[in-house]
Amino acid sequence: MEKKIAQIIDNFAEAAKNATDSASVEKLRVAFLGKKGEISELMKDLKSAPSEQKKAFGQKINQLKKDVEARLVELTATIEQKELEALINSTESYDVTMPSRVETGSYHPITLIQREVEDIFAAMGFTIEDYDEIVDDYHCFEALNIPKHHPARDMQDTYYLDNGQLLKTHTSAAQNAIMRKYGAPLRAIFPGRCFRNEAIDACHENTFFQMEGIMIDKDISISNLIYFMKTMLSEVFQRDVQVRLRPGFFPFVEPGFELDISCQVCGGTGCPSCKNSGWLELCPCGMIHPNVLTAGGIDPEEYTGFAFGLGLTRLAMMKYGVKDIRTFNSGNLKALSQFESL
Ligand code: FA5
Repeated sequence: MEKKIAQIIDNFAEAAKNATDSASVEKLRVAFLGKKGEISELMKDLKSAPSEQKKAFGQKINQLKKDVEARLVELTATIEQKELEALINSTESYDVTMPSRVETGSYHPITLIQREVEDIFAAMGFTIEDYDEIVDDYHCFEALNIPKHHPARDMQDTYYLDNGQLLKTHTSAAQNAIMRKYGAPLRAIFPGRCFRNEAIDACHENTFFQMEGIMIDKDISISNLIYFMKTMLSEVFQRDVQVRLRPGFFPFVEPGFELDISCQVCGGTGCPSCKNSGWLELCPCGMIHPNVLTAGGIDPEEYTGFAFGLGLTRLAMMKYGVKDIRTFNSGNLKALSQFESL
């Protein structure tokens, strides 16, 4: 074993003399550290060494491995430096106006749908706001009329940090801060990434996007809410899509609704994307609860408002006919690069 180690040291020193470019350094690495390299083979031999010698030989082989790795780093740095100097000193010139041959990639479908919905609401006088992904309990729950131990929290279990903060479960977590920032009257939308401890399936992710919207003014009513929801959907789909409004409970709105869209993947007949119901919950909404307005510093006697929480990732599913929500976070370029190029 001793002999073999000494032999490898010599072999490496000899071979390193000929490593003058990046490719030969890589060859050297493979020859000594690769799966079938000299050092890896030595490791295999160690198994058959007498047990009282194993420890000492093991240490020697490890030391040898470290030395070889360090020498390879050194060689690479020297070669890179030389290559850079050669490039700087070369007389070769480039036409910087030549079109690049680098592939440009494409926009993620969530980005596309987010921009589209933003444009629609911006044209109707809404400002677009950004908000943190890490929030505190007050903003995510308490300011939204969801006190500690309220059962509505069960639906929104999330990831908690040691300092008590949490990854926001819904974009509603920004409502209070935005009301306090602008006061009334107010029209704002705020897209964002949300996180939930969720049993994932074709229409549920643990990380997904929502877009919240609030409009607060004198005499805002459910008719205004329905008008804005209809306008948004007809602009996004550019055709009639079937929706249904049914009562829904959220502590921060009263009355509250669930707005469902007829599944655009199966046409409403039922499929895994809509859990075989033909409908997909898309955009719950309602009239902002007076307690929430008060927490946001707005007088509920003077102002009323509506709020909605659009499931942006689900909207992208419906708009682009994506059958499984998990595609969006999959990194599957074959699926995701079909969208608009950069
Ligand atoms: C909420 O999050 C409320 N904050 C929405 C709201 C805002 C109601 C303002 C009233 C007023 P919900 O948990 O239902 O509600 O989620 C809203 C939408 O987000 C759902 O309809 C769905 O489209 C989307 N969504 C919720 N959970 C997931 C998930 N795990 N994966 C993908 N999309 C989801």
